[in-house]
Amino acid sequence: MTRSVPSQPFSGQKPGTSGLRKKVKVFQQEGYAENFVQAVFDVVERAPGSTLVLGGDGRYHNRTVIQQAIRIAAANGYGKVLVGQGGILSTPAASNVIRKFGASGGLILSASHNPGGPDEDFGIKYNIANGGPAPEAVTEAIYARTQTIDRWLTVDTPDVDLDTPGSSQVGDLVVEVIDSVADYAELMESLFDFNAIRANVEAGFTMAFDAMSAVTGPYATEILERRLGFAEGTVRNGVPLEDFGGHHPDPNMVHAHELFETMFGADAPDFGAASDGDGDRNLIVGRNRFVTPSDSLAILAANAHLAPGYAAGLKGIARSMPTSAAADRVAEALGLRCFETPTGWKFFGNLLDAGMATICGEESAGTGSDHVREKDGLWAVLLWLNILAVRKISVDQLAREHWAKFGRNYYARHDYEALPTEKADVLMAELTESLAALPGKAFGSLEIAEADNFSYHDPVDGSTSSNQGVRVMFAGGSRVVFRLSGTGTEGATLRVYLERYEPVGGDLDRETPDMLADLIAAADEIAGITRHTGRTVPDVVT
Ligand code: G16
Repeated sequence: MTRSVPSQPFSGQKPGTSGLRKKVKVFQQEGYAENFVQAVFDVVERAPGSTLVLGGDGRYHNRTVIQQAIRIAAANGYGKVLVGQGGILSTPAASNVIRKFGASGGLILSASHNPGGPDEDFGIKYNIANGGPAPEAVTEAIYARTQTIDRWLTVDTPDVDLDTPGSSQVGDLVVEVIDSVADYAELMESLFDFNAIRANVEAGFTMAFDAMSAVTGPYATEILERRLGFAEGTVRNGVPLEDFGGHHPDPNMVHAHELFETMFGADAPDFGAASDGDGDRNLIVGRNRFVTPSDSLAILAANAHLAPGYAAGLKGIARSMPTSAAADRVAEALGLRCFETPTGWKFFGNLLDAGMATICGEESAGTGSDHVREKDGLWAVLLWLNILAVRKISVDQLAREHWAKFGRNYYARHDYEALPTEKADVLMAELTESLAALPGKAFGSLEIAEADNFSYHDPVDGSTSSNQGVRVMFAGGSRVVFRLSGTGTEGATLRVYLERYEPVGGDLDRETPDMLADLIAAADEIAGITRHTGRTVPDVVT
């Protein structure tokens, strides 16, 4: 059956870094989600009778859009839909299911770390057959299609039971409800030394994992408590809730502060970790030791060979541009190439597919490898557990040992949220115009060596992505980066990434805010943050 598009504007908003993200109320408008899903099906590559993977992070409105998508898939010639039980699939688990069952792609329903609930956020992203986020050419084509689409196709059938595993039929489409966790847990067992981790747990190693009432709960409970033997209660907030318990499921110092209090308190366990709304981000914190995502990438890359899945060594390392250069130093020591890509996991896809990189990471708490084509929160946790079990040292010791060998990249990100979009745009435009005049300028002991607006040339497909953020590089390896977020749903968010490099033999044991004070002052002067926005302090520091 064909439905025509209502006259009000619907999905004609450009998908950002991670698909389409809007308030639930926007998605609830008549025809809104349907038109976006139809636009996806109209443009993506798929043979007749293809398989589509479907699942989300369980947030409010998840089940509604799953039922809509099943009907639209049935009317658009898909042969099979694989849907996670209860509508649940973490982003990395969905990537795995797409790859494992040869699906032509998948719809992942999530607004990631953004809050959930009737007045909060919802999102839809499309992943292609390699299991990774749709590349820019595909998201641009989807966007273009949303501008001209005038109908969506659907079938008139009752809702599918999403809670009972097994197959049912919707028109000519087979809908298979699959165990959300089993395939993913099996993949993790194939990569990591579960026996070594279990032995370490038996010897007294303890941890706390905060699932933030989001999608990772069932995965973490199965893997950490049931398969690895961590005590019951190791996984906190382990039941996915539609509103994430009213919290912001972003695993950082601000939103996962309870975990921080545990890890910096008396009786802290040996290891602490958390994951976000859809399970692709991770937070790593040892007893009295926070590990920045940039350091985590570098430490994992330096030690990955200790896990069976990476015993043969790495093919290369990739990091997003604003991520610190800590990983570059590891790559150099290992004789590997290190790629610097724009923000967004999709930019790693070609490198992973081409076998040019094995491990990738982003400052925004994403780390992953070529085992799937998404960043993977629990994967990072398990690799840490594997390394600690083999090395038999604490997180703090491992971090200190790493800095002593490679030097330390002190790092912080300052976010200025919900800025009026015009003001943020003017700030970035003026900053970009001033770049040529910056080299040579000094701010206290800091002297600017180079400044540019980052462009990426994909070494695999030859494409160029320009305007990916302003980099201001200082002599000696320190740096400030400015870019506007691509994932916010309210106004604009300015992100300022601050990085100070201390070489081997330098000041390796200082507090990060002290070490970054000069850079913070320089950043404000260079970009005129206060002048343009009226803000004197960031909303969030991570
Ligand atoms: C998404 C992308 C990440 C990217 C992040 C950046 O994360 O998947 O690869 O690093 O956005 O966000 P922003 O543009 O706001 O800095 P997620 O976890 O939201 O899907």
